[in-house]
Amino acid sequence: MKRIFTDCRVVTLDTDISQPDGYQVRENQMIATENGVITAVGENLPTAGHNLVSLQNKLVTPGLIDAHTHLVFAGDRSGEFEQRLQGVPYQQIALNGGGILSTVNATRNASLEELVKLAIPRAKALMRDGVTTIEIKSGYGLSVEHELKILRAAKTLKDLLDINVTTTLLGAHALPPEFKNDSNGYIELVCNEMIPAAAQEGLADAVDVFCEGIGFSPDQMMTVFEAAQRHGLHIKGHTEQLSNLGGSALAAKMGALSVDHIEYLTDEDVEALAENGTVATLLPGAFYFLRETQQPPVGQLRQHRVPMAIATDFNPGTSPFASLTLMMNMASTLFGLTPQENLYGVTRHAAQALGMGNKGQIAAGFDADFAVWDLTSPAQLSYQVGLAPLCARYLKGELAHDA
Ligand code: DI6
Ligand code: FE
Repeated sequence: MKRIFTDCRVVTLDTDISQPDGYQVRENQMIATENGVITAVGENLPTAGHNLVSLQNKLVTPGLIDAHTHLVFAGDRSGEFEQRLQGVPYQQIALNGGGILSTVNATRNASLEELVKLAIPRAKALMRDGVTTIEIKSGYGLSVEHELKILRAAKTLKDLLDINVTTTLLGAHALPPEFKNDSNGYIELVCNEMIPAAAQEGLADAVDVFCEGIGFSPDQMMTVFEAAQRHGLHIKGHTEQLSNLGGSALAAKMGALSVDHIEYLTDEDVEALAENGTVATLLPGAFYFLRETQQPPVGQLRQHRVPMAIATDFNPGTSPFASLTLMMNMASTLFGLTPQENLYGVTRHAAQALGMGNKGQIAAGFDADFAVWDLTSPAQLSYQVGLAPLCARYLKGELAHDA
């Protein structure tokens, strides 16, 4: 199937962020596609033999990519939110058996079907915000059976909805009650059973670890990453969110696609990211919701040309926000990112954070995943929130249904 989209005002993001061209609106463009892949972008493309679709001079960007979510879970943490407002810290709630473990209990008690049903409206909210690709982590099962159930639910979403899904096994998210006082025993289970089972069934594209005082040590993270790499899976880390343990630099040296949160990154850590081509994923929703004050070192990341991605981190404990454009606004207001950095952060750099070399740009050879907006400038995506400016999404050249 050959198709040409005509009357496009395109933001291609087809240059490195240091070059202005990729962020400039190009008027009167055509985008040619064949079998869902872009073959050419330009002003006057030959149209013979193509099916023509006018995008009516709307703004066209690559479909947005949410590179970090925990979308599949059961239960509710609004009570914990109330406790935090009364002054109980997030870490204290976790130590008292709440926090992540309260969601683990609810998620273990939910069936695969129930998990899918709960996740659908969350995914749809992201879709209405222009998202065409979403990463979904497990991490609220903490046993082989329940982690795989979450990953299966995530894969099911892809069959039910018009959205691309990539999955990440986050077995090492918290210590389950069965392994209290035996965290190395749990890491062995993750490495020897969970990762092999997920890899064998093709349920995970990557493996993640929560490297933190209330999570796992850098040594344990390394052990998990080695197991992931033996099974051919990508690695990425939740690192330097609440303190600095050196997890980000270690992950980068091991070839991690991204390190995420990273408020407590040091200068040397930033250098390690730069040297290893690791993406810095900023999660302003969690920063905002936990009322964090430690800023991620955006100036240093810029100076070392580390690509920055922005994601929702959608989860019930620290970022209950199903809007990627809200995160773009927060990345500017809280971290000082420019609207240009934000758009790169939810497209080209987000694709890099997921190892998806075929997404995140409007250029020949890339998948024809677009978001079409009733906007005049791409900066408006970061500027205004809640006005629902999305007109349509296209997935591999086909109009996506949102419902
Ligand atoms: N960091 C986070 O912000 C989420 N997970 C993580 O490792 C929080 C997960 C939760 O509180 O449920
Ligand atoms: Fe997260």
